[in-house]
Amino acid sequence: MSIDILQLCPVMPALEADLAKRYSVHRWFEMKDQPGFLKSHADKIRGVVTGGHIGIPMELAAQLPKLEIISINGVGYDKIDLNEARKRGYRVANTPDVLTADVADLALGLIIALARQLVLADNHVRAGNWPKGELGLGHRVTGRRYGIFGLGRIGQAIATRLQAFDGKISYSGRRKLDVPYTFYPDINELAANCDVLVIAAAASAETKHVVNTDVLKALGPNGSLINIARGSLVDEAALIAALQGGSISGAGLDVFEDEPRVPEALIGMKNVVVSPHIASATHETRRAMADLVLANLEAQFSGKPLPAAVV
Ligand code: 8YV
Repeated sequence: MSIDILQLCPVMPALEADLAKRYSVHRWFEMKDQPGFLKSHADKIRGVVTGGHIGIPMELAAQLPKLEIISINGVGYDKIDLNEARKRGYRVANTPDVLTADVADLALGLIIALARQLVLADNHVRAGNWPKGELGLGHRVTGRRYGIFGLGRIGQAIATRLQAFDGKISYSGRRKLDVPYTFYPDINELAANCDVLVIAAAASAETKHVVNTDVLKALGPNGSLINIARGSLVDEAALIAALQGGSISGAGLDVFEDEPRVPEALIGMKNVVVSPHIASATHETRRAMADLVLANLEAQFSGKPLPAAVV
């Protein structure tokens, strides 16, 4: 008898196909009558597939009495109440490691795009403004001071890449690590001592709005902010005010506080580069993430240890 899975958001077509081969998949995000579905199917669902940016509300999980596993197609589990999941005996699994390189690559992409004005330059050429008009000069990427907030797997991969650019690297995080970079216990100090502040820490109650008005002031008028972690780490209203008032010079953002909503104010700024949460969005990485999503589900349903268990 096939196992019923509830899918909370779209995933790459190849994963959709693989899930459909193995399970009876119910696509929650496309259902016209979700309450009706819960009445007829809630007690059949044994697994949930969801995205890191979505997780699952515990009120929905509570309506699935047979739920065993929440398999996240992503590394972040900030949208899942882990204490509650533990209490209720759900397993939670994610897709770490396989996406580290891509997320770090995108951080470098945003750093370079912002400093070298790649988006403006592209628009400039496409608009037929070359050789008319002035693009203005960008800033150097090589040899600048980079401050990384959160030196976990992704933060370290960003640091490794920045070393190739002769970056002067410092970091801040829960503790000092055995790495050749300067440690600042406080993000304000980190911001005051770098040109580019890169946010790479996990979202939690502790890190919510860790980038606030004071941190942005410490970053200063020549400093810029890069965020490839989660929107919740940055006080977006404070960021907009800092950009408008010139207290920082620019921002490169892949994540936002209320995705997919991106504030109009940010969209209107030339010194801001935005992308729609695409840090792990490559064919290769999404395939590897899909394999882990499938492996986590399969292990659960065959009573084996999960390859990537969070809980
Ligand atoms: C994904 C992510 O875009 O891994 C994460 O935590 O945010 C991203 O890799 C997202 O989870 C897609 O489902």
